[in-house]
Amino acid sequence: MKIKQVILRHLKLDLLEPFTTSFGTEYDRDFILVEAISDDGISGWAESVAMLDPLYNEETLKTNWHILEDYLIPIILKNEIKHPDEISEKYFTHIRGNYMAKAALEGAVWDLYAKKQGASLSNVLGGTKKKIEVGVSIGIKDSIDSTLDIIEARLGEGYKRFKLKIKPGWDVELIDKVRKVYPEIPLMADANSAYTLKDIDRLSALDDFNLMMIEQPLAYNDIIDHADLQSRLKTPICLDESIHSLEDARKAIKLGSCKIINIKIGRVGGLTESKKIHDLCLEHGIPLWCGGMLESGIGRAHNIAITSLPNFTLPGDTAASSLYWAEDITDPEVTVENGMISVPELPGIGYEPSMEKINKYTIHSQTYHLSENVARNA
Ligand code: OSB
Ligand code: MG
Repeated sequence: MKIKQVILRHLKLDLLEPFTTSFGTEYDRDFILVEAISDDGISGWAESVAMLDPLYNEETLKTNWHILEDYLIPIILKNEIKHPDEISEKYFTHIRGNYMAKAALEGAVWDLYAKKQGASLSNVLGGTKKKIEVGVSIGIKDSIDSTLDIIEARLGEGYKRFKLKIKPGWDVELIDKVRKVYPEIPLMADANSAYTLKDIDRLSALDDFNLMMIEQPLAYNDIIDHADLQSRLKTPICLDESIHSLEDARKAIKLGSCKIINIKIGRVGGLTESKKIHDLCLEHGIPLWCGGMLESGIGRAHNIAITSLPNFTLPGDTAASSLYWAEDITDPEVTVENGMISVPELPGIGYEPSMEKINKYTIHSQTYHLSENVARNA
């Protein structure tokens, strides 16, 4: 495969509702859309899940643009890529970190590769499921009653799992009240690193509510304290922020830092690394689910494809486009029926990027060709 051109676009979509986590409130979503075009004119698409500010992790839209422009795109334009696995295994190995930037370009090449094979992205990744189960991630609200209203609506729509964002002071009482109204629903909490081991009493109190898991209670870069905490809780800990690679997953499993892992393709540097973590977790009996980063339809399509692998046994965050955006940028948008998404069988990601909508939401774009690049690190 020869990539002759890469286009980066900075898009901005307004969220229908602000989304609040322990690290801040998002009102809109700025992201980079990556289009990789082959010498025979086929386009592969992906998005970077890096946010505008370095609050979830250290990457940002601007750091991603810099790493893509100055390092990753020149490598992809210069080399003949036989299989997308080579990107993380051979071409990007010397560039440290910057997982979301790497995943965005790798993902576009995966889509292109699948389209050239005439196969769905799910298929080329080794996906086996025709339908996936999905849940919702519910942000921190101004009252417990408004959280209950949202749960009621989403339950009615058939969503299979309810994840509530928590932080100190918006935790035990919230979960207690929700459990009183809904004693049986698949319920979990995501702290986005808002606690430390000093909060053991509060975290232990959450152990009494039959939660499916508590996601990332402790520091974003920790697996040691999480192991300590896991040994004191019966509720499974799920790691999100702490896992960036197969190696991180191996160490966390070895230490007993978690019993479940959330895979975000961007956070772990791409689809090839996601597959490897999938296989390791399958071997060790660690269930997986696919996390969300408030993606557009393009990122959602990638999430759907990876979730079709067999060890994604728990419902993920990939909810319908219509819960986030007045209009999404793919045709069709991602829709959910009774808490399930059908895995597309069309070639590639299976959701067509709408150029009309992409152009409408693009703030800035740049096209890269090999001839114009000083491929200094390629
Ligand atoms: O921790 O899973 C998280 C959104 C932004 C940053 C981090 C997280 C999230 C979500 C949103 O929970 C999930 C979604 O896309 O609906
Ligand atoms: Mg999370």
